[in-house]
Amino acid sequence: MNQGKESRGVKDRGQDSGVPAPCETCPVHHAANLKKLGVDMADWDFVVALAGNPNTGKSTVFNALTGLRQHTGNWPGKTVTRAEGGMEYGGYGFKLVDLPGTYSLLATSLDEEIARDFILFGRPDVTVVMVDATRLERNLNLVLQVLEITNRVVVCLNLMDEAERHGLRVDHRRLARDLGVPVVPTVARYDKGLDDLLDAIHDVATGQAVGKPYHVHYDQPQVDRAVSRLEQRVQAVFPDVPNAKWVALRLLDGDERIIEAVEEGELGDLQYGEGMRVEEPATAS
Ligand SMILES: Nc1nc2c(ncn2[C@@H]2O[C@H](COP(=O)(O)OP(=O)(O)OP(=O)(O)O)[C@@H](O)[C@H]2O)c(=O)[nH]1
Ligand SMILES: [Mg+2]
Repeated sequence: MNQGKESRGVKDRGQDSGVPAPCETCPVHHAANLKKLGVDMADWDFVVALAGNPNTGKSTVFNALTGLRQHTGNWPGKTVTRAEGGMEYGGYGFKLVDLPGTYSLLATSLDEEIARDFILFGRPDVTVVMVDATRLERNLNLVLQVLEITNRVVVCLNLMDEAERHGLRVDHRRLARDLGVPVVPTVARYDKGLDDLLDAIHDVATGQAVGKPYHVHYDQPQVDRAVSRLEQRVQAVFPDVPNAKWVALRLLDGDERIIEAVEEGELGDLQYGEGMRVEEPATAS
């Protein structure tokens, strides 16, 4: 999915592309390095997925970083297909993918399926999981599932203003230690914390920060053994599938869609985007 870095010339882009100089229009207060590229994405170095429960501020962050205008509003289920936009930060080009909200990688609805397929098979370089700081317990379910399949994760602890209003204090440093990946507190609606979010995305994308994600341990060692044996067999049959462990877990759980994909030999196709819904074009501002 990514292109060869040598051919990208990312650092040159923007000088003649009509992209406004940083800070002219940029509300991100630390954004001397940020260029919002809108839909102008001929080249990119890294793909960043914006995932999370519904109504956690994914599209708000997407709009702030790309300059686009994805629909936002205070009810869940606004984003129903995926949208793409670009930004340049720290000399690298990033393609951001705004996903529909999902509570779980065990998708139940069509829009959840779109998000799940992209997280699992779209090979994002970084997955930002947006978390509602006022509903941490419910939101951590998805975080833990994503940590099962990749260590290239940034947790964006959003709606910190709402948390404060409710008298909730979240120890984000402790959470980062416990989860083993960067956790960035933000108030996306007012562009607070987005500079730190950009840094975290940059560091994970470039390998300057390497996550050591917390993995759920199963009480019975037999389960761990079964998962690991099945994982090896999935890997042997589908060497290009990026997350054999997740596939193994789903097979053990009896997930019919995954069983069918394995039986039909179609599992490998998913990563190339077959079966993924076409994204809706994001609106330029
Ligand atoms: N108070 C507060 N509101 C926020 C914050 N971030 C986003 N919002 C608001 O929360 C609502 C939902 O934001 P969206 O960006 O549409 O959320 P989403 O995650 O894309 O939602 P879905 O696409 O439905 O999954 C909007 O009204 C935003 O203005 C924040 O940090 N604090
Ligand atoms: Mg949205």
